[in-house]
Amino acid sequence: MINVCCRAIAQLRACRPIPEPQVRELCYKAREILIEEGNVVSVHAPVTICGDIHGQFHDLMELFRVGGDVPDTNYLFMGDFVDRGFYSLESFLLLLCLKVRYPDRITLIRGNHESRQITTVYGFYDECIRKYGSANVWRYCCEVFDYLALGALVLGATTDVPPAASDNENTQSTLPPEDEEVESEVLNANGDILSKTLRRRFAGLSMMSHHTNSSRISPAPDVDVPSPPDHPASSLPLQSSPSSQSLFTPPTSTTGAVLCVHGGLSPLIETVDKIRLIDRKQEVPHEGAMCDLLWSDPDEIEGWGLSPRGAGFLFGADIVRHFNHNNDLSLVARAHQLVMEGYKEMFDKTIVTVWSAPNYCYRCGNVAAILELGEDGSNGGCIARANGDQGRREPVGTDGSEGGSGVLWNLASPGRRYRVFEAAPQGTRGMPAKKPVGEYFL
Ligand SMILES: [Mn+2]
Repeated sequence: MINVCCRAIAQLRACRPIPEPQVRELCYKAREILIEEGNVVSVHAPVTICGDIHGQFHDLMELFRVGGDVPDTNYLFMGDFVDRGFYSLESFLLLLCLKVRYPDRITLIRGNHESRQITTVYGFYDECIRKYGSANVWRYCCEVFDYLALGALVLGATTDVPPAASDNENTQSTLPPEDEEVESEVLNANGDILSKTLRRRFAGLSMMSHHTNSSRISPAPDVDVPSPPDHPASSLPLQSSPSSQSLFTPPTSTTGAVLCVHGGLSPLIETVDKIRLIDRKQEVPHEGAMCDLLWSDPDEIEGWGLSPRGAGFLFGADIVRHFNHNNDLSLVARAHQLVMEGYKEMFDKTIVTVWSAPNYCYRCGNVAAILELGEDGSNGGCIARANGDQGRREPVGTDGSEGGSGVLWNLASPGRRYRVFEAAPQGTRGMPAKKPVGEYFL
């Protein structure tokens, strides 16, 4: 299978479809691998998180050029591999081949377009008919869709941005002073740093660490911690007293996990463990928890709202904040929405949209992004919990005690490096396949 796979990878990399019997074998093998994965796959950093691809094969090649090849780079693709673009088939089959060949190096989760109904309307079905003359390959792929995981949990990501692998003069000269931690960094396709954000420092931290009695204490009168400008007190988690601002989650080395889903949250899902209970091996339903995970969007509202998409929900900052708090998450990473800058952090960086299809539909003019999470080196130290998950809960309450509503959980978000890239140059693309098969004219 490995040899067959390598040949298929080479052929697909050249953007040439593989023969139908090979697709059948590939899909069978892929299903065997995917069936073993839970609804929420555990992935260890370092990992590069990618959003929608939508059949833009040449841009997927550009993504690998910018982000590194499999298996040198670990990847997590958050769905919507197919539809809209001209090369859904080649894009999806290549990713599937890579999954079969390097199952631990690449994670594929399901998007709302990985569905029989949606692909029939938005192009993948027609593409399969055009390229094979029958719906067989489309059917094989749809059977794989039903086995794709619904989410992934990234563990062991570092809180600061590790130095880029290929440090050049430019990078060296822009390294921050030693006492400043880079929280996020934006790079272009050449690896030049476009911008970066330093982690906010909390003046109350050293004072806090000396207190041993209660999480509800007020800071000493001489400790004055201004509210950071993009951090209004009203958005602080479960805090009401103005004086509690200085107790806000301080930056430390222990990280919360990152939940990756295609769309977003669901009013029917309060915990990550609840996602694990879904029977996912089916066509995407029109409503319910599974549907919401693949269809929902964050929005500037309070609570839940109706989605204009007609499936899933809109959810506000309060929903994300509570969900992250209850599940020891530091970040939700999702895709599903075109963002012109390639990525968009919302709600005080508790959720990010990553979009990986540059110049979407070959006309939107947007750039694309991928999100790199580095490892914190603690991977060996994870403790398995009773439910098979990794222990992530680390109290940073001022008294260090577990539980209690006043305890703040240590969820400094991971350092985030975004690589922003443009569409592949025109010269690297073939024209859309126009060669009709015989049946096309019948
Ligand atoms: Mn989508």
